[in-house]
Amino acid sequence: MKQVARDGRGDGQGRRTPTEVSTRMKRFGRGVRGNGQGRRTPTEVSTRVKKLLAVCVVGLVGLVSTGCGPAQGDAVTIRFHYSHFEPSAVSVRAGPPVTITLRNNDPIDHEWIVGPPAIHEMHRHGTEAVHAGRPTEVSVPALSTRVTTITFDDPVSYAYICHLPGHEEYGMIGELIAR
Ligand SMILES: [Cu+2]
Repeated sequence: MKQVARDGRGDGQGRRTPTEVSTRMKRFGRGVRGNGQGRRTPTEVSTRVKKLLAVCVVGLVGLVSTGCGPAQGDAVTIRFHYSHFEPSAVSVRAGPPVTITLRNNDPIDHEWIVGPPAIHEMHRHGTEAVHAGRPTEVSVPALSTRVTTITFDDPVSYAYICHLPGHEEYGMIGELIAR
């Protein structure tokens, strides 16, 4: 009886009339819509295309907000994989604190150092094996994750580089833009 109350159809005794049953079957059947020969009519195709377009638009909006290409926002994640940074470019806001998650997926240690050219030049010849206490200089052991929070007061464009021997030369370099 409930079912009848819900869809308001039926014979009033909870049974379905033969007509209704066939309608329901049609709804679930394959190729029922269209010209009855399993092909879709132009109208149906365009409806499907519209649906697909809607999905694409939603997808694009999602990409814009989560950042495809350069990561964006006040929280970004940079992965280390095969001695490269992924992504190799991130865009953040100047002003508010930015939380940066550094995820080392490699079985070897890396470091993430961000700053102006002078900082990188110093680290290229530096002897500090492990960095700690400076949010812009983070050692990330093999298969581990570190989180650092940095506030960029002004718009800047800084390189981030792993200065362990040979890593920069191998391509472990990226760019952070704060705007
Ligand atoms: Cu490295």
